[in-house]
Amino acid sequence: MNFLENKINELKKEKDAVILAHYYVNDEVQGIADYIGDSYYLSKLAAELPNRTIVFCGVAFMGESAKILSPQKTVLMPDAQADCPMAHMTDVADIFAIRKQYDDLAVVCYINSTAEVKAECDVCVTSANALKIIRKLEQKNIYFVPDANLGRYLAKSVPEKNFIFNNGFCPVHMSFTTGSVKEAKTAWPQAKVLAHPECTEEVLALADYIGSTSGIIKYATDSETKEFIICTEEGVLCQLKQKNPTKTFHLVPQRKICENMKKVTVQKVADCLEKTENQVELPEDLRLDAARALERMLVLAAD
Ligand code: CIZ
Ligand code: SF4
Repeated sequence: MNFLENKINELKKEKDAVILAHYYVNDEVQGIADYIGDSYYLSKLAAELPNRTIVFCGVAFMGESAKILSPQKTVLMPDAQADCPMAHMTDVADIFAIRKQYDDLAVVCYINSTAEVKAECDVCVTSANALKIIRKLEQKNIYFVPDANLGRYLAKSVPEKNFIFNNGFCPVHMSFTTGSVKEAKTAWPQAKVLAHPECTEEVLALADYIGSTSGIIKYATDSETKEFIICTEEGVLCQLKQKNPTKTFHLVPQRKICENMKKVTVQKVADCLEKTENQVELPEDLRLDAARALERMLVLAAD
């Protein structure tokens, strides 16, 4: 263990802290984390863990969700600028406008959204639990914000609902092209293509499996296949390789990196813990309103 890791361990004890890391952060940061996972798993953990302090190695909406669910805890972000651009591609005005047009409507927000948007939604979802939750909603019309690609994928899988889409997108997943995936398939014809539903419809049409990061890891781990082409942010390779040392994982030709997730470093984890800085704070009325959508997600996703 090096000096910085020792220091982090001391600070963790002193501040009763736990380190949560998303699959998309740097391998070194995943290496010092107590728990690694997707936003559904990590938001559940943030609410359940007994620690007083949570260091959230991820982007703003993740730390915000942890704080919304656990207001009594101190939630620290190693990099205060790490944010998800998609989370800002919709706002409450969009929601008010659609609510006026439909009676029998559920507004469903992807967890990649701001607290203000969550506060106006009926339920929050992640890519790991969206299908399960939307199938349980009684409303016929579903306004899905902000990701249009994930929305279209869900709409295809739940044809009994009428979806209204927003026009948000993830710049990282949007940059996968059919050309680059076909190139990868030509280079590795035995490999199965595993793609995240934030990719375009055309890219998803080339996939053997479509799922969240945790879904992709589970599929690759359980599969008899030994070789895969991965269409999501490449941070997921760290856990894929650790869990499957005898399998091969390829990336499409151009590298796909979420620069916001990569802003988190081990040094910044140590710094935010030492100074108790970059604390997530929310006005209490906003927190209470946003908590409803997140708590409903945890209930509907549970069984
Ligand atoms: O839900 C998450 O953690 C994200 C952002 C991606 C995924 O599919 O896990
Ligand atoms: Fe946002 Fe895309 Fe980065 Fe995920 S990979 S945090 S959706 S920009």
